Amino acid sequence: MIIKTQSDIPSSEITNVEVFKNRRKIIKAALATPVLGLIPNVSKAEEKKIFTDIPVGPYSQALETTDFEDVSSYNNYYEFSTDKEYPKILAKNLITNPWNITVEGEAEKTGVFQLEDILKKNSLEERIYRFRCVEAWAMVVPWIGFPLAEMLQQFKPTSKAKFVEFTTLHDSEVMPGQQTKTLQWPYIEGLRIDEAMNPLSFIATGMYDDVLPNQNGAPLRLVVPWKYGFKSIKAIVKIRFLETIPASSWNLSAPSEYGFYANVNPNVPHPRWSQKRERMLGGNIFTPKRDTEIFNGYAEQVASLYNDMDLTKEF
Ligand SMILES: Nc1nc2c(c(=O)[nH]1)N[C@H]1C(S)=C(S)[C@@H](COP(=O)(O)O)O[C@H]1N2
Ligand SMILES: [Mo]
Repeated sequence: MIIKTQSDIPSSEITNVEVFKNRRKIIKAALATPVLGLIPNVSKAEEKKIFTDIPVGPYSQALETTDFEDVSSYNNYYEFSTDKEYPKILAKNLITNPWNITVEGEAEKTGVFQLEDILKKNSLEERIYRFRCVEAWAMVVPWIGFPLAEMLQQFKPTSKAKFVEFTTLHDSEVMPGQQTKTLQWPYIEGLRIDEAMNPLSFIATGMYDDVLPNQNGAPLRLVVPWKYGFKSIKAIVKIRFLETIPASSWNLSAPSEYGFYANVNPNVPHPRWSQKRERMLGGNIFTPKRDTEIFNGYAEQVASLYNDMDLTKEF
């Protein structure tokens, strides 16, 4: 179920760039801290209101934007640590510029590309999309970035490209978690090509009107808002177009617990816990949980991708 509070916004709309640029100026001005002042001229509550007001299509309008502080200090990033508080500290050592991306497989344009050049071609970095994401915790984040499809199309995938695989940086000097065997390194994830080309599949290069914090996946991470969080792979260094289904880290690690599709589905429990209810990040143990929605509330946009599938088997 999609909650629409702005019925005048068509479901296909993604923020009009001009409207957005104006808003961005307003946000920038509103968030600017006086040079010598110690107190920013907007309060936390005002800041939240500004980001909650961003008209980014019908998604997520009914839920409050999660505080930046929570989104950037409670992270899953096993390359650094399995502890949710440590990625913020340890990821400071990651150098994200310059950044190369290797493109391989079933595409006309393959090779090594500089992220900067990829982003220039899109000239779309200036858009904000406010998506709900869910995992063990749920959050609503004003991401900055662009639809994954617009990046993938640059490489002209061939008709044989049925899947796309993503790989995270593998550098155990910088990523101490890679010296442990919690997962097989590097972290890999994948999407079916029609999922990847769906406009909700998104590459984030920033959030809350700023560059992406390292702990959230800088310089670029996937955001797949209708799937569980582990699909949203961070610090991507390789994209591979494939004819057959790729492996994925959590599926390799615990195949009976984590499937390839990982669509948010309250009717399919994780073998060790129910997935019917969720708690918004930033709350505490007294914050009431809310019902998890099928496809995380994006059924209208994505349910048709799975018409012929038994989602209890292909979870
Ligand atoms: N490379 C990499 N990407 C990753 C992870 C990881 O450990 N390594 N964790 C995943 C999981 S399990 C979740 S819930 C989200 C968390 O994203 P966040 O820290 O921005 O909230 O990142 C996903 N992407
Ligand atoms: Mo996760």
